[in-house]
Amino acid sequence: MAVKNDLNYDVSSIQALEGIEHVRKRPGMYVGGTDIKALHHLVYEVVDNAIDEALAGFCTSIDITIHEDSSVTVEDNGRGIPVGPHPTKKDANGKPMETVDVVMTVIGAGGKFGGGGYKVSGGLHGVGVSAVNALSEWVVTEIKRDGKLWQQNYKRGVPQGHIKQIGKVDKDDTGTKQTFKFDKQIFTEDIDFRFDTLVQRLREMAFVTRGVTIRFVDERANREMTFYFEGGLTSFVRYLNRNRENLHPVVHVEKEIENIGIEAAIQYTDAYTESVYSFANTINTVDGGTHLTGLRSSLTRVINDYARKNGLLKEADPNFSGDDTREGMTAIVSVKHPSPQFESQTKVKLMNPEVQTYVIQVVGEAFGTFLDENPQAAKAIIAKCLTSARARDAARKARDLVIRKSALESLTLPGKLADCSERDSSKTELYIVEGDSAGGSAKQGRDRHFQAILPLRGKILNTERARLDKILGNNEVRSLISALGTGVGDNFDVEGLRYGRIIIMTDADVDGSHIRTLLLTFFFRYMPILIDDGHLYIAQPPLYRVAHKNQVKYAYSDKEKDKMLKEIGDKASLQRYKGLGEMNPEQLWETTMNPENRTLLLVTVDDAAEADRTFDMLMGDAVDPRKKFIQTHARSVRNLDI
Ligand code: 28F
Repeated sequence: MAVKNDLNYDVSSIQALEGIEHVRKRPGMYVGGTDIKALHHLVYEVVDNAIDEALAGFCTSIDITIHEDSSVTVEDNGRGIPVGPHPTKKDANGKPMETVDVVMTVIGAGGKFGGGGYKVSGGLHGVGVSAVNALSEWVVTEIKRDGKLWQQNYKRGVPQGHIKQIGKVDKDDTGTKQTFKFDKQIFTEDIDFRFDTLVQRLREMAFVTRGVTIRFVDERANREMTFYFEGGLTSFVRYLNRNRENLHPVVHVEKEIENIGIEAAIQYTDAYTESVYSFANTINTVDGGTHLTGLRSSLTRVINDYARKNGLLKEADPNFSGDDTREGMTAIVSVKHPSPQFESQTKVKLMNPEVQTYVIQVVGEAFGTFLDENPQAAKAIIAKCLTSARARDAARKARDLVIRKSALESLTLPGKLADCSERDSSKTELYIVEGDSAGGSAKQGRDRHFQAILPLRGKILNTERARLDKILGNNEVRSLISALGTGVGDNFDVEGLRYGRIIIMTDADVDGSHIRTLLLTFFFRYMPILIDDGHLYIAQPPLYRVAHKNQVKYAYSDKEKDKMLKEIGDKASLQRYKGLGEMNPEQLWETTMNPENRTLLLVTVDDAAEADRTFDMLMGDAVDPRKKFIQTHARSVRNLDI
């Protein structure tokens, strides 16, 4: 309700104060509570404003930084919030309010500012940055606009004086920067931002906001990720299919109907699973909704129509079912709707019925045209559907059986796991060690407080061609999955991860290199999030021990060894380690496991993809190229570094 003063003005500044008070009293109504989810929501709410500026075509870069003290900075290079009096909002004296104070303090004022545009991005409850301000101990807002740098400060939502110019900038250097410190009076539980959760959401935002660079820095742990996807949803599909065999190029469509933006990207692969994602106003609608239903049914319909029309399905054949047309399908649909309706406050399912009709129309037309114009691709897709139709019943029975079994087993930790006592996964490490003898040394040498050891025996399964059901049947892989605690496939959940660092520790020889490649491929194919989020590492055991008198040094490369020998002279005694098993537990700890001395190589997606690509060669029958690869790879492994 509007608050009026004697002169009959709407007194927005008083409304703002009441609003702030209400947000602080009832955070649940604005950000969904005071738990970690709500905390992350504060970041999204600020980033959403920058995304909106990007969707409006004015911003190409967004930087998010979590500082040491858990304050967060979000900065964009958009136009900058306008500086000057707001056209309609007044203060208690009837004077216009400062625009930035309206944006920052008037609950529900966010976004709408003439121009007929609508706020498209996120916003769980569409409350805007003013709610973040109200729930922050302090906020510093900086604006670069018209060659000037401005600053305004807030404490628990309340403006501290008037916005001030604090410097000059280049005329074309513009943007908005918000730094906020969440209020411990509100968020009273002992919670803090989670890198992984934020990374996942920011990556999605980058995918669905084509051409924007999103940089995320966590100064608490010195971690950083940058996302930029030139092709938008096309890039997203390529990313998802990055190590699958494609049947055709990505089909992409983007259209606007009745003020509703509809974008979809589709590509079939030889995989056995379906990968679909749906977004509504940049939010990942994990429970789908009308846009996803539209996408699926339109693909099934178009494929059946095409198959009938071209005699690929005979008259007696039944239509392909939805399941048949989905095996191996990777697809994303993203809609931008001026008034999205969601099933619940948690916003995971889109309900607008008209969206289904429009998506069927837009996707059906685009994909139908694609099939007509690309008969080779159409043939491959339909061949895939036919195989899937035949295999479906048998496969599902087998799969159900195995998955049920492994679900039960995953409740218990594998017997050969030597677990650590620490339960906080941000502090724990899992060493995956090859063979029992090295496993023994690692178990004795480790710090059992935070380091767990999982010895793996033999060659784990060739994950390249095996199906999910077969892989789950492999004992070594099952132990690994249960130790990690994340589940796998559709059940994969990074929140279950029991160790913050997963460290592959293998010998620096041919077999070690082989098992490392197998493990990298497994993670790349089945738990890529662990790589994306920087959880996977390779341990670096030394290659040499150089001893002289009572001094012992370790060399991790030939170059290092040569340098040491030069320094000490030829009186030194040199030992070459052929395997981890040759080191006693103390040596293994000092050289390879002690965080003070060791070197860990962070595995990047590129490294894993490289391992994945060379996998065929490793597993193939041709012995010579295989040997060659393993040796080259073994020598160059230090280059795996970030
Ligand atoms: C760090 C997060 O919040 N970016 C933003 C803009 C740009 C405009 C704007 C924002 C004014 C009165 C609402 C500029 N020029 N990043 C951000 N960039 N807000 S927030 O305007 C807000 C309106 O009510 C902007 C012309 N029009 C709009």
